[in-house]
Amino acid sequence: MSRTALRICPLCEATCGLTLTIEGSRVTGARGDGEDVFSKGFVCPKGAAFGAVDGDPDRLRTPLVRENGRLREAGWEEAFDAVAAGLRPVVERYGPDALGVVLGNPNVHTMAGALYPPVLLGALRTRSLFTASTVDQMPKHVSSGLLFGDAHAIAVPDLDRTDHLLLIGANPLESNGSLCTAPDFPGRLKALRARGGHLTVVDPRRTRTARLADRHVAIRPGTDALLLAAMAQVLFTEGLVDLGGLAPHVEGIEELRAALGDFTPESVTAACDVEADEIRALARELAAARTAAVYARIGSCTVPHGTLASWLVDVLNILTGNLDRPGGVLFPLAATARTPRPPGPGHGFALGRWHSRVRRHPEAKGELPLAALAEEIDTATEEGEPIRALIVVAANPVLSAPDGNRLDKALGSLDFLVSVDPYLNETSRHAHVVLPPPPPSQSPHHDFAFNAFAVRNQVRYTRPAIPLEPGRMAETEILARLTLAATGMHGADPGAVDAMVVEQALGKAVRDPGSPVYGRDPGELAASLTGGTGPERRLDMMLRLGPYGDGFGARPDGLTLAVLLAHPHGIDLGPLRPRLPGPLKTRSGKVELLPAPIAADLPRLRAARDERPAGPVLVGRRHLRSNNSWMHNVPVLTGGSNRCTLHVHPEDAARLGIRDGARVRVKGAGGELVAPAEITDAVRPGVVSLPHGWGHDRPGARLAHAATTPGVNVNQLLDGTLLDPLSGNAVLNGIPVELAAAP
Ligand SMILES: Nc1nc2c(c(=O)[nH]1)N[C@H]1C(S)=C(S)[C@@H](COP(=O)(O)OP(=O)(O)OC[C@H]3O[C@@H](n4cnc5c(=O)[nH]c(N)nc54)[C@H](O)[C@@H]3O)O[C@H]1N2
Ligand SMILES: Nc1nc2c(c(=O)[nH]1)N[C@H]1C(S)=C(S)[C@@H](COP(=O)(O)OP(=O)(O)OC[C@H]3O[C@@H](n4cnc5c(=O)[nH]c(N)nc54)[C@H](O)[C@@H]3O)O[C@H]1N2
Ligand code: SF4
Ligand SMILES: [Mo]
Repeated sequence: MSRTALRICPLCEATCGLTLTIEGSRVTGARGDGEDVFSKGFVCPKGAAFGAVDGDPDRLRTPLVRENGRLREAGWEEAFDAVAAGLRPVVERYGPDALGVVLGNPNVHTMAGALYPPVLLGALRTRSLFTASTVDQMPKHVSSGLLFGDAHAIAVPDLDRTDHLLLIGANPLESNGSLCTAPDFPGRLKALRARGGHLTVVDPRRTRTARLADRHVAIRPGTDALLLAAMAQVLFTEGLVDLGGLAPHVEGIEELRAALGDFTPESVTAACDVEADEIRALARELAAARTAAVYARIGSCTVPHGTLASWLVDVLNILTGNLDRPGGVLFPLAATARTPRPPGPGHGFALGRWHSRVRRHPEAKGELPLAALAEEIDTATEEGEPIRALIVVAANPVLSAPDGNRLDKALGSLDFLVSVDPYLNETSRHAHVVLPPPPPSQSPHHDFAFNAFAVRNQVRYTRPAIPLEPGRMAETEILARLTLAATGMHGADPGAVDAMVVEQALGKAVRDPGSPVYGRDPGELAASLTGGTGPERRLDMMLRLGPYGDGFGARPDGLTLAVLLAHPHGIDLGPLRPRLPGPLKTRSGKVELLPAPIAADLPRLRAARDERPAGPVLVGRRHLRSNNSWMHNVPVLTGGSNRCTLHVHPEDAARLGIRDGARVRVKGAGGELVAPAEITDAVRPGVVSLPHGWGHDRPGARLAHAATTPGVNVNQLLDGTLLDPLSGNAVLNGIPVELAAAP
């Protein structure tokens, strides 16, 4: 007997609605939910393989506890006792910063990851926080923080209405989009072309996305900030700046004009390898389009000028009047967003409120660079204690961060490591305790993170498609218990964590004159929350206090959890709408076009015009049937073209005497590796490409299928010292390498 159940796909940022086929407690099929208000039936090969991902036999079923050096299965009580006993002495003896926290990418794909780490961090007060953001989008947070006063105010391209999309360093035909949640991103790009719109792609590789474009600019890696600065310079010199309705919200335009004055197309052409005339054409096309959106991702962030490039993306959107207008880039308004505060000056955005101990990297958004995690563990300084214990939730930094070998060693030296992870992998194999979450079919889902980046306002919630198997613990409960164990409250009722959050949030809301519940009794409000679990009650509270909410009765037609549950395919909340000045939290209350930290970084960009490494550089790539480091254990998603090969241009191959399939030695500052060559003109000459997340050959992991074709860890080419200085983001693209045919 089979049945079906709905489940929002957590496997990438597109958040497609799936219809699962379930037999007993197993997912045996998955297809797109045709009635989903947002994804309308779209599914990609990963979503279609949901059952295989969910049912991977290597997923851990019980906690693991280290005894006499070896991990063995254990019960939950024993595991949490061990966590409390392992973490508390470190904090009590060495202070809060000696306990580090590492949060990985899947936290933005789970309800648990959205709801509990903030509580944990608030209680721990450690400054040793490292997340996947600093190997990803931290430059965008910093540029948004500086421009708009809010690191989370990220404008997304209005894909379905724009006339012109300038897409930089992103490959949504493989990634399905990022910081732009859009189920069927490929279809939306095709629709843009079909309605007469224009697509330009800037990428050193001729990707599947680039092949769809009207214009492909094969830029030299790492130089996008120069290209964008020159485009802005052209807009100024050719009188193409037109802020439109934005003008009253923007300050610093003349300062910006002066600051970018010498970034002429001629001055950047050699560095970017883009003709000056083409740069002018790019700027003119952008200005001439009725509406246009500039959108950039990984290839613009994980580079030496990541923050400047991210800033210039929005500078171009602003100079052409496309920020905050339909068809341009807009700020989404999620159902669980805080009710927008009244416009006016805000607190602004501070950078570098503290620094890392060893190399003095400034914090950004409360985080230190993931690239510095190893040295913060393995290097003693007079400044303070090294990190002696770590809480790792949904992260595999041994493969995803620079210099995995050094980090691998450092993790092995810790007094205590607890990992919340479904797999025993390259990172969790060092844990003293592993706490495995249930598979996604047994977890509830709501996209707290991605609805804030979605190209359409909408809201969806799916309850667990399959009840928790005996012996399993919901990840929400795991993280609640972990929070208690780490903060000296081991053994308390995990429901107390949710109750405390609700009490605080409602207590704050009733004191806020802008809130629909101003002046009401928080206890009464809390008692009226619905939902079968603590996290559901928190979702109910956030929906009801949110911009579409019922305000606990103040707006009777508004959203509640009950309303959402009555709409299993979701509720459409309409297209994105202009919101300025609502999102602005700068001290001036305006968009601050030329923030001081940016201005101070411009000389470094100026100098980059004359830098051009003689040798080859390496960039990454993603494959549709993969996801960072953790999907190589699923047979249906590996093999075929999803392989860890080094793409080499035919000219480079001929010069180096490399044949297709031959082994190539690649050397970087952090180490060397050998990978098979795949000769293809999809990369430009002088550029080679290797995907990340491979290298599944370390002992002690339990990834049977991945170990059969382990691949190599591209991040071993890095030594962890190459960072974007403003954001602390690792440089993962455009890194200099040496190549040679391997014997
Ligand atoms: N060279 C290079 N390096 C890169 C990148 C690149 O482009 N090039 N990309 C970077 C980017 S963008 C990112 S986001 C990072 C990702 O870096 P990480 O977040 O460190 O890596 P992931 O592979 O996403 O793995 C996360 C871990 O989460 C576990 N996991 C999966 N599902 C769940 C779940 O439901 N709950 C819990 N608790 N755990 C789960 C997996 O088993 C895995 O161990 O990698 C970065 N590294
Ligand atoms: N299938 C699949 N989907 C994924 C993931 C995955 O691993 N696999 N990971 C998810 C995650 S965590 C994220 S953050 C997103 C990322 O989403 P995207 O940013 O779309 O990811 P990529 O496919 O890595 O695209 C980056 C592109 O930048 C190009 N590039 C490299 N260097 C430069 C440069 O200097 N300048 C320019 N202009 N381009 C450059 C690369 O050639 C590549 O095509 O994808 C998400 N979705
Ligand atoms: S595009 Fe992303 S969210 Fe949609 S089915 Fe594929 S992996 Fe899942
Ligand atoms: Mo990412």
